[in-house]
Amino acid sequence: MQAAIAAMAAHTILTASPPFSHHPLLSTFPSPNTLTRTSSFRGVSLNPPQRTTFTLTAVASKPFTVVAAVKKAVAVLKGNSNVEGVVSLTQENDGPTTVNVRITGLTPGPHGFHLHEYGDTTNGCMSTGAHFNPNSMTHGAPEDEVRHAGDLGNVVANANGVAEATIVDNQIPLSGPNTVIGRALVVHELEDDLGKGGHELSLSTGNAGGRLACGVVGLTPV
Ligand SMILES: [Cu+2]
Ligand SMILES: [Zn+2]
Repeated sequence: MQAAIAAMAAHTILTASPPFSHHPLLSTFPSPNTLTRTSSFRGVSLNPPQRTTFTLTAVASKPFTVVAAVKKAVAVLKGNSNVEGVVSLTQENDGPTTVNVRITGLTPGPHGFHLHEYGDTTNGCMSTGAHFNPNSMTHGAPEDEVRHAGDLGNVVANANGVAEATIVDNQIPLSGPNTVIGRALVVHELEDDLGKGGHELSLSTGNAGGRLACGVVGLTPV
């Protein structure tokens, strides 16, 4: 009985929307005869046209599945000292990237934290180049209009030398022409003055001092 009601409902849809009967999805579905053989309503007498509309019901009510395109990456930070860390990056579709940072072995207080241009560590963190700067800007704070894309500000270590932070940023996508995949994250010896320190290095590096640890950003399973 339910099948008959469903068949009638489907028939209404079919009547209201004639193009539906030519829907390309139909060709991928099993024939009405196959459905009838496996149906629990076997034995209920349905004439052939009704079986056809019953098949259409299955197509029409098939739920749409929205698949969010999530991308994830990770960087394992190491250096020449006991400073080390793990940074995970997540981006959904074209939204901002969320960066989860945990670095240990630091001196308490703020430390500059940047994405540098190259994922090249052949000469340790020195060979990762300058701050990632695809738009030819000067150094700044993450919230500034004028900044390097790689300017992620400071992470602050507690009394135990552990810095934990969650950074959400729009300029470090995990795909596309400005992707950060294959570049490197670097944590510095000193506080990044965010371009406002008046030092000769303020507008290029934030005068953040030496590179304590770095890691190449690589894709990881979602
Ligand atoms: Cu840096
Ligand atoms: Zn910078």
